[in-house]
Amino acid sequence: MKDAAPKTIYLKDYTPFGFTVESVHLTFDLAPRATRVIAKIEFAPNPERTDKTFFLHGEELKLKWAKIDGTEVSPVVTDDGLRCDVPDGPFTWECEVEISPETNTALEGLYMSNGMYCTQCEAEGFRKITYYPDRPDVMSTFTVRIEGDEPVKLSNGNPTGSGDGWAEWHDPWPKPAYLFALVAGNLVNHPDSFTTMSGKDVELNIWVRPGDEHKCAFGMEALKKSMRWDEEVYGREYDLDIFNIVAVDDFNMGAMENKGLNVFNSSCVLASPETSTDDNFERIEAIIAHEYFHNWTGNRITCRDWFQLCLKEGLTVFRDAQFTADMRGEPVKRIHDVIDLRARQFPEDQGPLSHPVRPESFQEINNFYTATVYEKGAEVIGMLKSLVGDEAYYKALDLYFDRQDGQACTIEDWLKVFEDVTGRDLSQFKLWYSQSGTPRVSVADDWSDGTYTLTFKQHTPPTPGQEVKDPKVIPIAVGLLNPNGDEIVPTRMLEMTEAEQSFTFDGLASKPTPSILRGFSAPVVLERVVSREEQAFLLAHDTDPFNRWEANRTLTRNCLVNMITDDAEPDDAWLTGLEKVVRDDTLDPDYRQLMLSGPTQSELAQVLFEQGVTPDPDKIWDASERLRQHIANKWQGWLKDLADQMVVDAPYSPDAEQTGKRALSGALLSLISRLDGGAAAQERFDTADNMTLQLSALTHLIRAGRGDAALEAFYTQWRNDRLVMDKWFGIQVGMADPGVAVDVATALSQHEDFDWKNPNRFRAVMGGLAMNHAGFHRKDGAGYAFLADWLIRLDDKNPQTTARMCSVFQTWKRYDANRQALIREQLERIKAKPKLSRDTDEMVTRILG
Ligand code: 0A1
Ligand code: ZN
Repeated sequence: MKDAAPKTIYLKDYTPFGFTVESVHLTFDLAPRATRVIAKIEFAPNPERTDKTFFLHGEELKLKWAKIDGTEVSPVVTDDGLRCDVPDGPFTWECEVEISPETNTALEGLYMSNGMYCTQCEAEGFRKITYYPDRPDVMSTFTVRIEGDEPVKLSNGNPTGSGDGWAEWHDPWPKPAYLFALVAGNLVNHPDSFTTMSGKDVELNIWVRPGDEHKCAFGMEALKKSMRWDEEVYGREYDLDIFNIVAVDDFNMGAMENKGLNVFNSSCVLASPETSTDDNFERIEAIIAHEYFHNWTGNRITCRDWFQLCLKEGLTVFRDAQFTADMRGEPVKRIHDVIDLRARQFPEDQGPLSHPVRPESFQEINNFYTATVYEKGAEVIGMLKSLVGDEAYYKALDLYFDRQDGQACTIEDWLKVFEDVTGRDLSQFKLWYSQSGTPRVSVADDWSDGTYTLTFKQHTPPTPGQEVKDPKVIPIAVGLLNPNGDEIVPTRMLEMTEAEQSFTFDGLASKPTPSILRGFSAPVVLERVVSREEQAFLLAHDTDPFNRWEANRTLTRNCLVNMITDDAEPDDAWLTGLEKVVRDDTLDPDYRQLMLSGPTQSELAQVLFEQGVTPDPDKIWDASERLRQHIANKWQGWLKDLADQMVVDAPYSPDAEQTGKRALSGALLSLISRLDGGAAAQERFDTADNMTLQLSALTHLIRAGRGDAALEAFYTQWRNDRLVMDKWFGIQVGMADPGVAVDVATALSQHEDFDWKNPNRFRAVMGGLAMNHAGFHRKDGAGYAFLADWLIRLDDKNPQTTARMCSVFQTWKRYDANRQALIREQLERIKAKPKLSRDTDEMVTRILG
């Protein structure tokens, strides 16, 4: 819980720990309320030290005894750790502490989930297990002995022995404490094996609760694909005899890359066609890959301090995106990622929570596992790769793995390998790590005598703590089309380094149409007023699939903005162009479906705000509804035929091909439901044999106002499956009419299955409400008050999940004075809560600004 004045930690204050850890031996004697942890740690003076203080982190630990070199000592124990006088040379530290996993509802450190012991130590959870220098630059080998009746007892590394009531593990790879893990319980495994590129056999297991065995096969295939891919693309081989994954129902985040023992939120690993949607499958494949790839980018090479979090996260997200693109197709993956970046990272970077990819200060590090560190961090790596080229990129990575293996590193180390390989000076590029905010790039063009000139200007608006920004290096991918729609200049990477800069293209026969920022080559907002005709031309002809999609997205957005601000009618010329693309069967169905996905209502609110119009959530909702109805009416002649063509005859598979067909057919069914009152959706709901079809049909039924019977049937069918029930909770709130969304959420929060201490269930309802834009922003503030009530309640139990959920308020300054006042009132109410956690306090304070 927070101190009187929360402490801020700064990057500039980094100093190494005064001691190195040579080895760690831990013994766990498991008991729900009184687990004994006996630690034996070999310390030695750190030759690089500037400070000799022997301080070990420790929180919520009952110290029983401590010894140095076998002699009992009496350290000074405080709330956050202990201090002790120690010898000048190497010494052995031993201590015993008692902890209570069963009452640990924060899900950090050692806790219990459905009777199973598990741990979460990133970022600073190990200090809730024993006294230790809990910082990533202290690396050591670990030996772990687990004592208890649980049939399965796992830790990091390789198993070294087991017997009646005990098991021992040894991890030969030095690691920071945040990668420590222990799992014990009544678990069953889905086993497999993998032969690495050098011919080593690795035992693989996915461990689950009895009853979930049938949901492991897909995850296992994803794991093996990831292992092979990392060998083929990055030359990285796995380095232990065994790799274990465990599914846990109560988990704050998606998953965790503990060395050799990845722990997963069960929603991110368990999958079956009957219970998981195509989106779930794709996400699971990506997260399994992500955690596996951390074995090299994160574990073998880790972070010197938590400010460097993007070193492992940005790179690993970039790698998992490459993997997904290889498995499922590049353009569609890119479009999905940009949609996600704009929905989550842009609002963060343009609001009160804006921070650099490498932050310079924090109060609670858990609050910095953000879209900026992860997704913008990955974008920065993508730009680096575009700038240096593929060959240099992979050379630099080889050097990185070679030079930094076994170390805790910084962004400087990372950029240095690129400088050494390419001879480039990356000091300006490094601004991407230190400057927050989304750059805005405007474009002007000029045409004379066969020369076409593009002039770009870049500008990054001020963000909290950073008033003035310097120009950054921005790779801008550009191609040119002639009036027939043929590409006359294929994609060229322009390298912008100045605040204003021109690029010329010579020898052209006629004025071209530019396609700018192809593939979304930089995470910026492109400010360019383009005529409807030009956008329509790009929608019809652009050879870059991303920009073709982007042209349509812009047209959709502009149409909606005109409907909202000028009461305009939908733009039929655009819809004619869109119809061609949607009906073009030479294009992949998943791409065609993406063409139908308009901007979210929250994105529209941001666009209006930027245009100086105060967004009215009800008007945004109305316009979105009117547009969909208009499209449905206009296309009624062929919707059903196309939907019929998308029917999959083969047995279910979550592959890209089938997934694309189901996605397009779902989008079409949503339009059809506006014409037939939900009759086709009802039929699909009644006959669906997989969750993708069942859930999409249910969505349309709810939207058509006839979801009650289906919701009840769905509940009866799935009430014993937690992951499916999360969907049931979420969809009702997310899809409710805005006027009743808060009431639906309120009713569901009183449902007997609403287990609010389970983060997945809590997020289903609260996140569902936040996603219901007009419902959450109900004029009378009922949505804000409802959420605040729950955040105040959860904060005592689980600060991390509470703090993360606070970010739904981050866009509050977009809205009218009345709504702003209502939100401020709730934020202040949260802030005033007695014993507010440090996590939530920091978030609310920053959001209030
Ligand atoms: N490193 C994990 C994410 C993670 C971070 C923090 C956690 O608890 C506070 C849990 C997981 C990843 O990137 O997958
Ligand atoms: Zn990660």
